[in-house]
Amino acid sequence: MNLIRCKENPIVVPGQFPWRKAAVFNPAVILHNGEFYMIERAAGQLRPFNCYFGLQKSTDGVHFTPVQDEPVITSSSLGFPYGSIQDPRIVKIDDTFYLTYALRPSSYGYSPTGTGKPDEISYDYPGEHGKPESFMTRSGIMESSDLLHFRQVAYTTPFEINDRDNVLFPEKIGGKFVLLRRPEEYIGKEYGTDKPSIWISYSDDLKEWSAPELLATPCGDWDSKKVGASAPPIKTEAGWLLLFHGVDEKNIYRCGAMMLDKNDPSKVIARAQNYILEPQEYYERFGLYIPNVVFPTAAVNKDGLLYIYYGCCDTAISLATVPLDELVDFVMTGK
Ligand code: BMA
Repeated sequence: MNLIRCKENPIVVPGQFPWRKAAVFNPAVILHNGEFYMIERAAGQLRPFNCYFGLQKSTDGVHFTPVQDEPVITSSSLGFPYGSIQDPRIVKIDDTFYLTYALRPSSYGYSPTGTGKPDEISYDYPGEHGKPESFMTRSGIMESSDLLHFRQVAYTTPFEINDRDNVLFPEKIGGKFVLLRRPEEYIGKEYGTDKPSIWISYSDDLKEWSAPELLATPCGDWDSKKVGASAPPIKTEAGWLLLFHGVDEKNIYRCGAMMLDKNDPSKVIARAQNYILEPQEYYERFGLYIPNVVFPTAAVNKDGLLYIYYGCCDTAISLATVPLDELVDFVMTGK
């Protein structure tokens, strides 16, 4: 599969404001009134690694400029002054934007080790903020009508587990909201998978979610350690095209693709055995503290061309494009 990397990669880089001077990565992107809006995950430092969401905008999907000089969302606004808000994904249903995100109520710090997996440093935060459960990851949903002001809707995660990569479908299916997720502790015989996998849940109101059902597990060498949903699924004639990330034993992050049934998205109808994007370029192989990461979090279909936005080594943001029908054909052949 031949995804075309943008010549100007990485297209969004750290800098400009104190809260985004260390890293920007793993963005949500959506077309709105003919323009591309990007919600970037940003950090001003690694230790501790508090992350915020900034808003950028672009007319061509390549050149982005900040909409304001402050973040649009911080973990403090959710009551967690030492926290880190991470990995947004966005959809628009009717007239409302819905943003799913991961939240670590208290932030770790990170330090490179040269082994592919950075050391995590924890801190003595006061009271509740210092408890071990505050360093776990939960996921949530916010809503907005203007992409500037966001209101918390719900947390989707029971707080005793880690759950990230929450991704909403861009429309209701069978009258219900549909959510993909990755409950980390759902492994073992009783769960039907021994590796962190992609699960699916349904809701009438975005607040109460049905018990997760197993959707897709690691299948090959390249995604042997874990898989998670990447971007909100794209509706095609063939079904819902889902990009997902897979991690291998060497901690290399790649991107794969599968097709879900149009009316019953809990059914995988095709899955490419090979990945469609892997770390190759310098900016995908070397970063601030973690190497070898391409981590897509957004896929925008503009006039049949799919714009895939991905974090590079938790440091910067890149873009690759592919004609949507080519990618669909590739996935349907299962290669
Ligand atoms: C995943 C998440 C992502 C991150 C990636 C690479 O587990 O934490 O936010 O980009 O690891 O570090």
